[in-house]
Amino acid sequence: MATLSHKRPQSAPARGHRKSASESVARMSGEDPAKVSGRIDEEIKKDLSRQKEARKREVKVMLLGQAESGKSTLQKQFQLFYASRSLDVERLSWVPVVYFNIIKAIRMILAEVDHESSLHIPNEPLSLPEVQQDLNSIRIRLLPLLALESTLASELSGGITLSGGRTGAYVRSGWQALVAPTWTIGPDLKKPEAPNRTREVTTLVARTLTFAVDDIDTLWTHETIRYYIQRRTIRLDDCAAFFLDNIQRIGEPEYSPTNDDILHVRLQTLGVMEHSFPITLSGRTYDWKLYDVGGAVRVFPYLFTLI
Ligand SMILES: Nc1nc2c(ncn2[C@@H]2O[C@H](COP(=O)(O)OP(=O)(O)O)[C@@H](O)[C@H]2O)c(=O)[nH]1
Ligand SMILES: [Mg+2]
Repeated sequence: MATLSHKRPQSAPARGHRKSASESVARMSGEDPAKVSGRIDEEIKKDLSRQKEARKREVKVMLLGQAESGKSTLQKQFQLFYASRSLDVERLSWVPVVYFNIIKAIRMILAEVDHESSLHIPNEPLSLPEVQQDLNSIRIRLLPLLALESTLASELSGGITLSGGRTGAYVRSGWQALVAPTWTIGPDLKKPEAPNRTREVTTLVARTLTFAVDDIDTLWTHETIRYYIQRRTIRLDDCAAFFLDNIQRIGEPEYSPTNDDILHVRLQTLGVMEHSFPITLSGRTYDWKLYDVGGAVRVFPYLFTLI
């Protein structure tokens, strides 16, 4: 992590330019050109002093570390602790990401079920035809939800596709504005009024999820799935288990992510994410800028020149 220095102030306009500008203003207003020039000088000085003051109150922190080292979690905890209001503002934009995490977890469980079934290991639960049949019938009922995974990933990623056959949702800085461009940012948080594609996809997933909640719960609590999770044949990260444990609450039509949900969300980031929020410490407000440098190791030298 590094605290960063201030940028050099913008230089004042060249004297010749200012002179001709003040002369034009004076000509139009009929004022004394010297007075106009003096006033412009004064305004430039005030502007520079305002900029200097703003820079003094700006704190820039870069979060560095390898993938999965906790950068995004630290940023969210920081925001939750010092600027929870800004987390409220973006709360609804996390809805499609929570849905995405859930669908991905279900797909991974079913993929592991397929794999284990194909091994035909004697005396294992998945070698029994009735268990396979039972799980298959749950899978069929979950197909409409599973089919929405790639559409949701594509919406979150804003159409980004990565080479090397990698799949998933990868977001860039500003993704929340793309996901919910019409959400009001202010004390009266409102839901979007104008429709947008991501919003429509999210609504479709929400409806499909509401109908699938009981089947997800049946799958998640199924004794065969429990058996393979305990044996660590099925490996899921903490976030997947957390969301599946809470599926009844998340499947509610008016679901809004809690702080805990937002902290558990897993979302891969591309490039540098800038998070900016005002923080008041000892009665003084500072403009904190946190840079989450997920997957941008090659641009470190460039970043240091920027900040
Ligand atoms: N036990 C523990 N897990 C953490 C901590 N911080 C993050 N994690 C988990 O580590 C994983 C990766 O975290 P994330 O913040 O996404 O890492 P990033 O890739 O560096 O942004 C997630 O599953 C988090 O829940 C921590 O302080 N303690
Ligand atoms: Mg991250």
